[in-house]
Amino acid sequence: MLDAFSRSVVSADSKTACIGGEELQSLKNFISEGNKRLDAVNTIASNASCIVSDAVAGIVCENQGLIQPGGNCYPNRRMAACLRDGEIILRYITYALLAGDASVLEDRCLNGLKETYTALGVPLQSSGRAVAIMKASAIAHINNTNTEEQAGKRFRRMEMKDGDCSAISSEAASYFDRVISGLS
Ligand SMILES: CCC1=C(C)/C(=C/C2=NC(=C\c3[nH]c(/C=C4\NC(=O)[C@H](C)[C@H]4CC)c(C)c3CCC(=O)O)/C(CCC(=O)O)=C2C)NC1=O
Repeated sequence: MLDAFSRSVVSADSKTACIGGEELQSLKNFISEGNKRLDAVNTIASNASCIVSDAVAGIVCENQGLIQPGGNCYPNRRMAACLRDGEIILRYITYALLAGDASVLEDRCLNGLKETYTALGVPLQSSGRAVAIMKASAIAHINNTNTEEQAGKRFRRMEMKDGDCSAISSEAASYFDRVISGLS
């Protein structure tokens, strides 16, 4: 598993080059924008169970067959496994976001997941949809644009300094997209 720093080392070493120019500039940026990254990780991690349960409720709402006999969230054992998987996936996404690198997500979570789901009959499309809902919710949390209308009684806004979060939120979005494409 790599992070933004070790990724630069590996890439420089593969060219037997010193670390310089563009790579250093991008690491400087990684450091100077680092508090946004930590805030983004914190807001997702602090709201993880809400983000996950909302996404699973969402796929069930859209497809009631999931909780009827024969559906993959039936019986409760499978619903519990589904919620647990949502938590696992979101956790690895926060690790990738913290590290600034997708390798931890790829190697420890996505590697073989599609094959496992196919073997168990876990529906890939619904799984991808759940991740897409988690993405929408997580990005709203990062940008602090979540509203009471969307969240109802569970509405919660984190204390964060206002600023331009476009780069960190699109990086976060890219990790969710990796999961979605890894499952399709
Ligand atoms: C390291 C990371 C890691 C991942 C990612 C992981 C996933 C994972 N999910 C599993 C099952 C499962 N996953 C789901 C998930 C769902 N069903 C649905 O209908 C929804 C679409 C979806 C939730 C969004 C379900 C229902 C099962 C149980 C399937 C069964 O036993 O029939 C299993 C089989 C073993 C078990 O039941 O515990 C694994 C290995 N395990 C890991 O250790």
